[in-house]
Amino acid sequence: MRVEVLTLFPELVEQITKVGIPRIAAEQGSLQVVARQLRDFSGNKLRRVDERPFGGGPGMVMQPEPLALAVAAAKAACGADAPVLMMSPQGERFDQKWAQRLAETPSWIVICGRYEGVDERFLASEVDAELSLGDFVLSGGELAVMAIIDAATRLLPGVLGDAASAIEDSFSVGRLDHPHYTRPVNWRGKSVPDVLLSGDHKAINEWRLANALGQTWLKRPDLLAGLELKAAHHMLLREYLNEYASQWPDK
Ligand code: 9D3
Repeated sequence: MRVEVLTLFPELVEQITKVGIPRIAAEQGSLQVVARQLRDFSGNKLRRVDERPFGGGPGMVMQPEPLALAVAAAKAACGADAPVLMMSPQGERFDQKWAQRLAETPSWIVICGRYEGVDERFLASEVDAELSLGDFVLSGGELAVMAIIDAATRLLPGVLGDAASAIEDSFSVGRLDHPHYTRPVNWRGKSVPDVLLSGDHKAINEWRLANALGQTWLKRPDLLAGLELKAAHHMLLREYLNEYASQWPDK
């Protein structure tokens, strides 16, 4: 997967390939991140890429020409058919489905905005999709693009050393994880659920699934609404909730 990032802070975006899973992916050649400095395409001595908004108002707007030249350079390097994405608070919400789509796209180009926004004519003529991480305000698209590169990289074949974790991740999308415990068995007077120490893997898997479904029901009912649960899952969830109700009768 090759990602061309057009940004005012290429040295920040490049950090994504310096740690963790994306570093391993970059070292094995599965991930390539090329971050281009938008100022290199400004065409003026001061290397400016922003201007005051027509119509007045606060803040600055990114000019279309440097962006279009940077996109052309990226396309020349990675192919004219690479989709052009823009990180933007106005974008479609990024999710695991988008991560999957990006992981299956060999080359893609992303623009990180700064300032108040980007000239609308550039958006309309050059950008295929706008992506947002959610309804909160960042200072620019750089941290957002690092997040989506990370999410897509985990899905590349051969990147997660333990193939089981990738498969587990994909099964668990749409529901929360189950609780985890590690040594010691007794920590500050608190023990670990007996079933996890039993060595009975069928019982352990059932406990984990019941807890994952139950936690999703309690903390993210919106997620659970989007899952089609098997009959067996319904039963596990009902058992979990009965147990929960008997522990916390007033909730
Ligand atoms: C009221 C005007 N603001 C729009 C919501 C201006 C504005 C704020 C923040 C314009 C750009 C930005 C910078 N944010 C991003 O570039 C961004 C972002 C975000 O702020 N939140 C979640 N996802 C993303 S992706 C890119």
